[in-house]
Amino acid sequence: MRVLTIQDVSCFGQCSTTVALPILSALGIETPILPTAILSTHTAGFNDFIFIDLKDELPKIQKHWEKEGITFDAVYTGYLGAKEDVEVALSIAKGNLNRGPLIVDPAFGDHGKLYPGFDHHYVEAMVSLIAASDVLLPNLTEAYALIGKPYNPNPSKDEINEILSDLVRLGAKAVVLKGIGNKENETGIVTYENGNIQSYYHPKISQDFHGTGDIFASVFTAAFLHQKGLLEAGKIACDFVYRCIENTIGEVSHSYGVIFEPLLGSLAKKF
Ligand code: PXL
Repeated sequence: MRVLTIQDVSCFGQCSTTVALPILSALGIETPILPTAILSTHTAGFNDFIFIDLKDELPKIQKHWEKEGITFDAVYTGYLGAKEDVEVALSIAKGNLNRGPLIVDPAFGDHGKLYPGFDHHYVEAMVSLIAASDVLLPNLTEAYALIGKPYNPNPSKDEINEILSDLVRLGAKAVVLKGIGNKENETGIVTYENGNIQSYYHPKISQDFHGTGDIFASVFTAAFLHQKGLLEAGKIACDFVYRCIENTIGEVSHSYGVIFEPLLGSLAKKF
């Protein structure tokens, strides 16, 4: 199986391509990459990071791949960086290069705010990508921004069902909504597929670590493409993220990401 992942390369900081590539590879998937930008670090918690924009290069890479007759069994997108990158991702996912599903992690915000550098134009471009998605993996911040409703950190069950319907109305075929809990110390996912809504909850570790959304999306993508089913793939991803946080929590100098590498071997045994 060959899955193209389209995301930035944050050289330091354990997120986006530098987690997707090792995770998908460890889980048996050939993982070509399309880096939309190169950053010295990710944008959360580092000052004066260097940002090298690659958006003008992407269509040339796409053209070369098309000329070579290269194909992918799926496309998985994460943090992209600019609305032009979103347009190229859409063109690749729906063109001759991709023979399979499009899995989209919108990766543009958290805790009710967009990440630095993103605005409503980026969110609008992302709406066109999610309209073409087979599986959408938003957190609540991203879900509310995509459907154009104000952020509520604690939606009721009815409100969650409404968010899912709104996302499906935008064109997403299946949705895994992340960061949902019914109690203070609980978190998890609510999934939508073919009119079915299911959920999975687990204890919440209330310390924030960067890159866990990208780890979730990478593990989910591998599990889903290994035919685990939407809820089961989501459970595997939730449990892996939980173990990564548990594995990192005592490491005070490691707030920029989670220590996932030693856990990949045991994860791979599930596949
Ligand atoms: O983890 C998502 C992500 C990816 N890439 C970059 C980021 C972030 C989140 O802040 O800054 C560059």
